[in-house]
Amino acid sequence: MKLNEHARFSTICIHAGQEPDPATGAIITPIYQTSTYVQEGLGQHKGYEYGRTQNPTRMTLERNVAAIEGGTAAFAFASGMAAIDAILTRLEAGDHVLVSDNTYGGTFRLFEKVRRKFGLDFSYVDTSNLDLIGPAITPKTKYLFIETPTNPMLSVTDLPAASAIAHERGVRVVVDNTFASPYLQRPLALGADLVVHSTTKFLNGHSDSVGGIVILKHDDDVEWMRFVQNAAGAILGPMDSWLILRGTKTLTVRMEKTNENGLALAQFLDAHPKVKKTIYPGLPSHPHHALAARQMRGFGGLISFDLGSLEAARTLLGRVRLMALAESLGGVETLISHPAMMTHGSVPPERRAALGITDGLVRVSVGIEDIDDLKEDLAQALDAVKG
Ligand code: P1T
Repeated sequence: MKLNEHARFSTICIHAGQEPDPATGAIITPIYQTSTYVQEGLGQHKGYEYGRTQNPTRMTLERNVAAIEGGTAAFAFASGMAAIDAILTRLEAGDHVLVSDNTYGGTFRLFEKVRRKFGLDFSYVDTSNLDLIGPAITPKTKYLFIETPTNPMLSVTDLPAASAIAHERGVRVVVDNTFASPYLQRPLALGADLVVHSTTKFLNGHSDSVGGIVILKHDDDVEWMRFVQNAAGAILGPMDSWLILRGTKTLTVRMEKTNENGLALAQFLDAHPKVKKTIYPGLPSHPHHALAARQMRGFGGLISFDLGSLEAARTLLGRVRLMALAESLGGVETLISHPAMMTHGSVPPERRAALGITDGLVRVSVGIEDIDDLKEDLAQALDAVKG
Protein backbone atom coordinates (compact mmCIF):
# COMPACT_ATOMS: atom_id res chain seq x y z
CA MET A 1 0.00 0.00 0.00
CA LYS A 2 3.02 2.31 -0.18
CA LEU A 3 2.88 4.70 -3.13
CA ASN A 4 6.14 5.45 -4.84
CA GLU A 5 6.72 9.00 -6.05
CA HIS A 6 5.92 8.20 -9.67
CA ALA A 7 2.63 6.41 -9.01
CA ARG A 8 0.18 7.08 -11.84
CA PHE A 9 -3.19 8.80 -11.73
CA SER A 10 -5.59 5.91 -11.04
CA THR A 11 -3.24 4.45 -8.42
CA ILE A 12 -3.07 7.83 -6.67
CA CYS A 13 -6.88 8.09 -6.74
CA ILE A 14 -7.27 4.72 -5.01
CA HIS A 15 -4.45 4.86 -2.50
CA ALA A 16 -3.12 8.37 -1.83
CA GLY A 17 -3.51 9.66 1.70
CA GLN A 18 -4.83 6.35 3.00
CA GLU A 19 -3.30 3.89 5.41
CA PRO A 20 -5.01 0.87 6.98
CA ASP A 21 -6.82 1.99 10.13
CA PRO A 22 -4.19 1.99 12.91
CA ALA A 23 -6.64 0.56 15.47
CA THR A 24 -7.93 -2.44 13.46
CA GLY A 25 -6.17 -2.70 10.11
CA ALA A 26 -9.43 -1.91 8.27
CA ILE A 27 -8.40 -1.26 4.67
CA ILE A 28 -11.03 1.45 4.30
CA THR A 29 -10.74 4.59 6.43
CA PRO A 30 -13.60 4.46 8.96
CA ILE A 31 -16.24 7.15 9.35
CA TYR A 32 -15.01 8.81 12.53
CA GLN A 33 -18.42 10.07 13.57
CA THR A 34 -17.31 11.94 16.66
CA SER A 35 -17.43 15.55 17.80
CA THR A 36 -14.51 15.38 20.22
CA TYR A 37 -11.53 13.29 21.39
CA VAL A 38 -10.63 12.30 24.93
CA GLN A 39 -7.30 13.77 26.01
CA GLU A 40 -4.90 11.75 28.15
CA GLY A 41 -4.00 14.73 30.27
CA LEU A 42 -4.00 18.48 30.01
CA GLY A 43 -2.21 19.36 26.79
CA GLN A 44 -1.64 15.66 25.98
CA HIS A 45 -3.55 14.21 23.04
CA LYS A 46 -3.10 12.18 19.87
CA GLY A 47 -3.26 15.18 17.53
CA TYR A 48 -7.05 15.32 17.58
CA GLU A 49 -8.80 17.81 19.85
CA TYR A 50 -12.20 18.77 18.43
CA GLY A 51 -14.24 17.65 15.41
CA ARG A 52 -14.34 21.01 13.65
CA THR A 53 -10.55 21.32 13.87
CA GLN A 54 -9.52 17.73 13.04
CA ASN A 55 -11.34 14.66 11.80
CA PRO A 56 -9.44 11.60 10.50
CA THR A 57 -11.97 10.79 7.75
CA ARG A 58 -12.01 14.36 6.46
CA MET A 59 -8.21 14.69 6.70
CA THR A 60 -7.79 11.45 4.73
CA LEU A 61 -10.01 12.85 1.99
CA GLU A 62 -8.02 16.09 2.02
CA ARG A 63 -4.71 14.23 1.59
CA ASN A 64 -6.22 12.08 -1.15
CA VAL A 65 -7.57 14.98 -3.22
CA ALA A 66 -4.42 17.08 -2.66
CA ALA A 67 -2.44 14.23 -4.24
CA ILE A 68 -4.96 13.77 -7.08
CA GLU A 69 -4.72 17.47 -8.01
CA GLY A 70 -0.96 17.63 -7.36
CA GLY A 71 -1.32 20.29 -4.64
CA THR A 72 0.46 20.97 -1.36
CA ALA A 73 -2.69 20.53 0.75
CA ALA A 74 -6.48 20.47 0.47
CA PHE A 75 -9.32 21.53 2.75
CA ALA A 76 -12.86 20.16 2.54
CA PHE A 77 -15.99 22.24 3.06
CA ALA A 78 -19.72 21.69 3.44
CA SER A 79 -20.47 22.53 -0.22
CA GLY A 80 -18.83 23.84 -3.36
CA MET A 81 -20.17 27.29 -2.51
CA ALA A 82 -18.66 27.14 1.01
CA ALA A 83 -15.30 26.22 -0.57
CA ILE A 84 -15.46 29.18 -3.00
CA ASP A 85 -16.46 31.48 -0.16
CA ALA A 86 -13.50 30.27 1.93
CA ILE A 87 -11.16 31.29 -0.91
CA LEU A 88 -12.64 34.81 -0.81
CA THR A 89 -11.84 35.16 2.92
CA ARG A 90 -8.19 35.64 1.97
CA LEU A 91 -9.13 39.03 0.48
CA GLU A 92 -9.80 42.37 2.11
CA ALA A 93 -12.34 45.11 1.46
CA GLY A 94 -11.36 46.98 -1.69
CA ASP A 95 -9.76 43.96 -3.38
CA HIS A 96 -10.90 42.97 -6.87
CA VAL A 97 -11.53 39.58 -8.45
CA LEU A 98 -11.61 39.14 -12.21
CA VAL A 99 -14.05 36.33 -13.04
CA SER A 100 -14.90 34.21 -16.11
CA ASP A 101 -18.15 35.75 -17.35
CA ASN A 102 -20.06 32.48 -17.58
CA THR A 103 -19.62 30.89 -14.17
CA TYR A 104 -22.15 28.74 -12.35
CA GLY A 105 -25.12 30.95 -11.38
CA GLY A 106 -24.54 30.32 -7.67
CA THR A 107 -20.97 31.61 -7.93
CA PHE A 108 -22.21 34.81 -9.56
CA ARG A 109 -24.87 35.11 -6.84
CA LEU A 110 -22.32 34.67 -4.01
CA PHE A 111 -20.03 37.30 -5.52
CA GLU A 112 -22.73 39.84 -6.33
CA LYS A 113 -25.30 39.39 -3.57
CA VAL A 114 -23.16 38.40 -0.60
CA ARG A 115 -19.51 39.37 -0.91
CA ARG A 116 -19.89 42.67 -2.78
CA LYS A 117 -21.54 44.21 0.27
CA PHE A 118 -18.43 43.37 2.29
CA GLY A 119 -16.41 45.61 -0.03
CA LEU A 120 -15.04 43.08 -2.52
CA ASP A 121 -15.25 44.07 -6.15
CA PHE A 122 -15.88 41.64 -9.02
CA SER A 123 -15.83 42.12 -12.75
CA TYR A 124 -16.47 39.61 -15.49
CA VAL A 125 -14.78 38.92 -18.82
CA ASP A 126 -14.79 36.09 -21.32
CA THR A 127 -11.51 34.53 -20.14
CA SER A 128 -11.45 32.25 -23.21
CA ASN A 129 -10.47 35.44 -25.06
CA LEU A 130 -6.97 36.01 -23.67
CA ASP A 131 -6.85 39.57 -25.04
CA LEU A 132 -9.56 40.61 -22.57
CA ILE A 133 -7.75 39.48 -19.41
CA GLY A 134 -4.77 41.88 -19.18
CA PRO A 135 -6.76 45.11 -19.67
CA ALA A 136 -9.32 44.01 -17.03
CA ILE A 137 -6.67 43.52 -14.31
CA THR A 138 -6.41 46.53 -11.97
CA PRO A 139 -3.88 47.35 -9.23
CA LYS A 140 -6.53 45.99 -6.80
CA THR A 141 -6.94 42.62 -8.55
CA LYS A 142 -5.94 39.70 -6.30
CA TYR A 143 -7.51 36.72 -8.07
CA LEU A 144 -8.26 35.68 -11.61
CA PHE A 145 -11.16 33.25 -11.03
CA ILE A 146 -11.54 30.92 -14.01
CA GLU A 147 -14.20 28.33 -14.64
CA THR A 148 -13.25 26.00 -17.50
CA PRO A 149 -15.18 24.48 -19.14
CA THR A 150 -17.88 26.95 -18.07
CA ASN A 151 -21.34 26.11 -16.83
CA PRO A 152 -23.34 25.73 -19.08
CA MET A 153 -21.78 27.20 -22.27
CA LEU A 154 -18.69 24.94 -22.07
CA SER A 155 -16.30 27.69 -23.03
CA VAL A 156 -12.66 26.68 -22.48
CA THR A 157 -9.90 28.97 -21.17
CA ASP A 158 -6.24 28.39 -22.00
CA LEU A 159 -4.90 27.87 -18.46
CA PRO A 160 -1.14 28.21 -19.07
CA ALA A 161 -1.62 31.39 -21.13
CA ALA A 162 -4.19 32.97 -18.78
CA SER A 163 -2.02 32.11 -15.76
CA ALA A 164 1.02 33.74 -17.37
CA ILE A 165 -0.93 36.97 -17.92
CA ALA A 166 -2.16 36.98 -14.30
CA HIS A 167 1.22 36.11 -12.78
CA GLU A 168 2.96 38.89 -14.66
CA ARG A 169 0.69 41.28 -12.74
CA GLY A 170 1.06 39.51 -9.38
CA VAL A 171 -2.44 38.02 -9.51
CA ARG A 172 -3.16 34.48 -8.27
CA VAL A 173 -5.19 32.14 -10.44
CA VAL A 174 -8.13 30.20 -9.02
CA VAL A 175 -9.69 27.48 -11.19
CA ASP A 176 -13.09 25.94 -10.56
CA ASN A 177 -12.32 22.46 -11.91
CA THR A 178 -15.76 21.01 -11.14
CA PHE A 179 -16.88 20.50 -14.76
CA ALA A 180 -13.67 18.82 -15.86
CA SER A 181 -12.69 16.79 -12.77
CA PRO A 182 -8.98 16.20 -12.12
CA TYR A 183 -9.07 13.23 -14.49
CA LEU A 184 -9.61 15.56 -17.45
CA GLN A 185 -7.61 18.55 -16.30
CA ARG A 186 -5.08 19.34 -13.55
CA PRO A 187 -4.98 23.13 -13.25
CA LEU A 188 -2.06 23.37 -10.79
CA ALA A 189 0.20 21.67 -13.34
CA LEU A 190 -1.12 24.11 -15.96
CA GLY A 191 -0.20 27.23 -13.97
CA ALA A 192 -3.04 27.80 -11.48
CA ASP A 193 -2.42 28.60 -7.82
CA LEU A 194 -5.68 27.41 -6.24
CA VAL A 195 -8.22 24.83 -7.39
CA VAL A 196 -11.76 24.44 -6.15
CA HIS A 197 -14.30 21.66 -6.68
CA SER A 198 -17.88 21.07 -5.90
CA THR A 199 -17.22 17.48 -4.77
CA THR A 200 -20.98 17.02 -5.16
CA LYS A 201 -20.20 16.31 -8.83
CA PHE A 202 -17.56 14.05 -10.42
CA LEU A 203 -15.33 13.55 -7.38
CA ASN A 204 -18.13 11.95 -5.38
CA GLY A 205 -19.82 10.75 -8.53
CA HIS A 206 -22.91 9.13 -7.06
CA SER A 207 -25.33 12.02 -6.40
CA ASP A 208 -25.49 11.23 -2.69
CA SER A 209 -23.43 13.96 -1.03
CA VAL A 210 -22.97 17.75 -1.16
CA GLY A 211 -19.47 19.05 -0.52
CA GLY A 212 -16.58 21.20 -1.71
CA ILE A 213 -12.80 21.18 -1.58
CA VAL A 214 -10.00 23.68 -2.09
CA ILE A 215 -6.55 22.50 -3.25
CA LEU A 216 -3.61 24.85 -2.78
CA LYS A 217 -0.10 25.23 -4.12
CA HIS A 218 1.46 27.97 -1.92
CA ASP A 219 2.33 27.61 1.77
CA ASP A 220 0.82 30.99 2.70
CA ASP A 221 -2.52 29.93 1.18
CA VAL A 222 -2.31 26.59 3.01
CA GLU A 223 -1.71 28.34 6.33
CA TRP A 224 -4.67 30.70 5.83
CA MET A 225 -7.05 28.00 4.65
CA ARG A 226 -6.22 25.72 7.59
CA PHE A 227 -6.93 28.65 9.89
CA VAL A 228 -10.15 29.73 8.20
CA GLN A 229 -11.57 26.21 7.85
CA ASN A 230 -11.47 26.00 11.65
CA ALA A 231 -12.20 29.67 12.41
CA ALA A 232 -15.23 30.01 10.10
CA GLY A 233 -16.10 26.34 10.48
CA ALA A 234 -17.92 25.39 7.24
CA ILE A 235 -16.36 21.91 7.41
CA LEU A 236 -17.36 18.77 5.54
CA GLY A 237 -18.82 16.09 7.82
CA PRO A 238 -17.25 12.62 8.26
CA MET A 239 -19.99 10.71 6.41
CA ASP A 240 -19.70 12.94 3.34
CA SER A 241 -15.91 12.77 3.51
CA TRP A 242 -16.13 8.98 3.44
CA LEU A 243 -18.55 8.96 0.50
CA ILE A 244 -16.23 11.16 -1.56
CA LEU A 245 -13.24 9.00 -0.61
CA ARG A 246 -15.15 6.05 -1.99
CA GLY A 247 -15.97 8.10 -5.09
CA THR A 248 -12.39 9.07 -5.93
CA LYS A 249 -11.38 5.39 -6.05
CA THR A 250 -13.47 4.93 -9.22
CA LEU A 251 -12.85 8.37 -10.74
CA THR A 252 -10.69 7.02 -13.56
CA VAL A 253 -13.10 4.36 -14.80
CA ARG A 254 -16.11 6.63 -14.40
CA MET A 255 -14.44 9.42 -16.37
CA GLU A 256 -13.29 7.09 -19.15
CA LYS A 257 -16.87 5.93 -19.65
CA THR A 258 -18.18 9.50 -19.23
CA ASN A 259 -15.85 10.70 -22.00
CA GLU A 260 -16.99 7.89 -24.28
CA ASN A 261 -20.71 8.45 -23.67
CA GLY A 262 -20.33 12.25 -23.80
CA LEU A 263 -18.77 12.24 -27.25
CA ALA A 264 -21.25 9.68 -28.62
CA LEU A 265 -24.28 11.55 -27.31
CA ALA A 266 -22.95 14.91 -28.54
CA GLN A 267 -22.47 13.45 -32.02
CA PHE A 268 -26.00 12.02 -31.92
CA LEU A 269 -27.47 15.43 -30.93
CA ASP A 270 -25.35 17.28 -33.48
CA ALA A 271 -26.75 15.12 -36.29
CA HIS A 272 -30.38 15.38 -35.13
CA PRO A 273 -32.60 17.65 -37.28
CA LYS A 274 -34.59 18.99 -34.28
CA VAL A 275 -31.45 20.26 -32.52
CA LYS A 276 -30.47 23.78 -33.62
CA LYS A 277 -27.03 23.78 -32.02
CA THR A 278 -24.94 21.33 -30.00
CA ILE A 279 -22.22 22.66 -27.71
CA TYR A 280 -19.55 20.13 -26.68
CA PRO A 281 -15.78 20.73 -26.61
CA GLY A 282 -15.24 17.35 -28.31
CA LEU A 283 -17.03 18.44 -31.51
CA PRO A 284 -14.78 20.00 -34.16
CA SER A 285 -17.43 22.76 -34.48
CA HIS A 286 -16.72 23.93 -30.91
CA PRO A 287 -14.66 27.16 -31.06
CA HIS A 288 -12.19 25.83 -28.47
CA HIS A 289 -11.97 22.24 -29.71
CA ALA A 290 -8.23 22.29 -30.40
CA LEU A 291 -7.48 23.91 -27.03
CA ALA A 292 -9.69 21.41 -25.19
CA ALA A 293 -7.95 18.52 -26.98
CA ARG A 294 -4.60 19.88 -25.82
CA GLN A 295 -5.54 20.85 -22.27
CA MET A 296 -7.96 18.07 -21.29
CA ARG A 297 -7.81 14.29 -21.24
CA GLY A 298 -11.11 13.78 -23.06
CA PHE A 299 -14.04 16.16 -23.29
CA GLY A 300 -16.19 15.14 -20.35
CA GLY A 301 -19.85 14.53 -19.74
CA LEU A 302 -21.50 17.92 -20.10
CA ILE A 303 -23.35 18.77 -23.30
CA SER A 304 -25.55 21.82 -23.92
CA PHE A 305 -27.90 22.01 -26.87
CA ASP A 306 -30.39 24.53 -28.17
CA LEU A 307 -33.87 23.56 -29.26
CA GLY A 308 -34.81 27.09 -30.32
CA SER A 309 -37.61 27.83 -27.86
CA LEU A 310 -38.82 27.39 -24.30
CA GLU A 311 -41.75 25.38 -25.63
CA ALA A 312 -39.46 22.88 -27.38
CA ALA A 313 -37.24 22.58 -24.28
CA ARG A 314 -40.29 22.07 -22.07
CA THR A 315 -41.62 19.35 -24.36
CA LEU A 316 -38.31 17.48 -24.38
CA LEU A 317 -37.81 17.77 -20.61
CA GLY A 318 -41.35 16.49 -20.06
CA ARG A 319 -40.79 13.48 -22.34
CA VAL A 320 -37.46 12.01 -21.25
CA ARG A 321 -37.92 8.78 -19.28
CA LEU A 322 -34.48 7.46 -18.42
CA MET A 323 -32.82 10.85 -18.02
CA ALA A 324 -33.83 12.62 -14.81
CA LEU A 325 -34.89 16.26 -14.87
CA ALA A 326 -32.66 17.59 -12.11
CA GLU A 327 -29.99 20.13 -11.18
CA SER A 328 -26.45 18.90 -10.55
CA LEU A 329 -24.08 16.82 -12.66
CA GLY A 330 -21.24 14.36 -12.53
CA GLY A 331 -23.14 11.35 -11.18
CA VAL A 332 -23.31 7.89 -12.71
CA GLU A 333 -26.89 8.60 -13.80
CA THR A 334 -27.71 10.98 -16.63
CA LEU A 335 -29.32 14.25 -15.56
CA ILE A 336 -30.98 16.78 -17.84
CA SER A 337 -31.73 20.38 -16.94
CA HIS A 338 -32.81 23.80 -18.18
CA PRO A 339 -30.08 26.32 -17.23
CA ALA A 340 -32.21 29.48 -17.69
CA MET A 341 -34.85 28.32 -15.20
CA MET A 342 -32.70 26.10 -12.99
CA THR A 343 -28.94 26.47 -12.40
CA HIS A 344 -28.72 30.01 -13.82
CA GLY A 345 -32.07 31.35 -12.61
CA SER A 346 -30.21 33.77 -10.32
CA VAL A 347 -28.45 35.38 -13.32
CA PRO A 348 -30.43 38.40 -14.66
CA PRO A 349 -32.21 37.67 -17.99
CA GLU A 350 -30.25 40.28 -19.99
CA ARG A 351 -26.97 38.79 -18.72
CA ARG A 352 -28.17 35.28 -19.61
CA ALA A 353 -29.04 36.49 -23.11
CA ALA A 354 -25.58 38.03 -23.55
CA LEU A 355 -23.96 34.74 -22.51
CA GLY A 356 -26.11 32.66 -24.88
CA ILE A 357 -28.13 30.96 -22.12
CA THR A 358 -31.33 31.02 -24.15
CA ASP A 359 -34.73 29.69 -23.12
CA GLY A 360 -34.27 26.84 -25.60
CA LEU A 361 -30.99 25.70 -24.06
CA VAL A 362 -30.91 22.26 -22.42
CA ARG A 363 -27.95 20.80 -20.50
CA VAL A 364 -27.19 17.11 -20.15
CA SER A 365 -24.80 15.57 -17.64
CA VAL A 366 -24.11 12.25 -19.30
CA GLY A 367 -23.87 9.31 -16.95
CA ILE A 368 -22.36 5.89 -17.52
CA GLU A 369 -25.48 3.99 -18.58
CA ASP A 370 -25.48 2.07 -21.87
CA ILE A 371 -25.15 4.67 -24.62
CA ASP A 372 -27.89 3.07 -26.76
CA ASP A 373 -30.42 3.49 -23.95
CA LEU A 374 -29.47 7.16 -23.64
CA LYS A 375 -29.76 7.73 -27.40
CA GLU A 376 -33.12 5.96 -27.52
CA ASP A 377 -34.43 8.08 -24.68
CA LEU A 378 -33.41 11.35 -26.32
CA ALA A 379 -34.66 10.17 -29.73
CA GLN A 380 -38.16 9.40 -28.42
CA ALA A 381 -38.28 12.70 -26.50
CA LEU A 382 -37.08 14.67 -29.54
CA ASP A 383 -39.82 13.01 -31.63
CA ALA A 384 -42.36 14.93 -29.53
CA VAL A 385 -40.66 18.28 -30.17
CA LYS A 386 -42.35 20.24 -32.98
CA GLY A 387 -39.90 20.62 -35.86
O1 P1T B 1 -23.66 22.82 -5.22
P1 P1T B 1 -22.33 23.03 -4.56
O2 P1T B 1 -21.68 21.79 -4.10
O3 P1T B 1 -22.37 24.12 -3.53
O4 P1T B 1 -21.34 23.56 -5.73
C1 P1T B 1 -21.53 24.77 -6.39
C2 P1T B 1 -20.91 24.76 -7.75
C3 P1T B 1 -19.63 25.31 -7.92
N1 P1T B 1 -19.03 25.33 -9.13
C4 P1T B 1 -19.62 24.80 -10.22
C5 P1T B 1 -18.92 24.85 -11.54
C6 P1T B 1 -20.89 24.21 -10.12
O5 P1T B 1 -21.44 23.68 -11.23
C7 P1T B 1 -21.55 24.19 -8.86
C8 P1T B 1 -22.89 23.59 -8.69
N2 P1T B 1 -23.58 23.38 -9.88
C9 P1T B 1 -24.83 22.83 -9.99
C10 P1T B 1 -25.58 22.48 -8.95
C11 P1T B 1 -25.34 22.65 -11.36
O6 P1T B 1 -26.32 21.91 -11.58
O7 P1T B 1 -24.75 23.24 -12.28
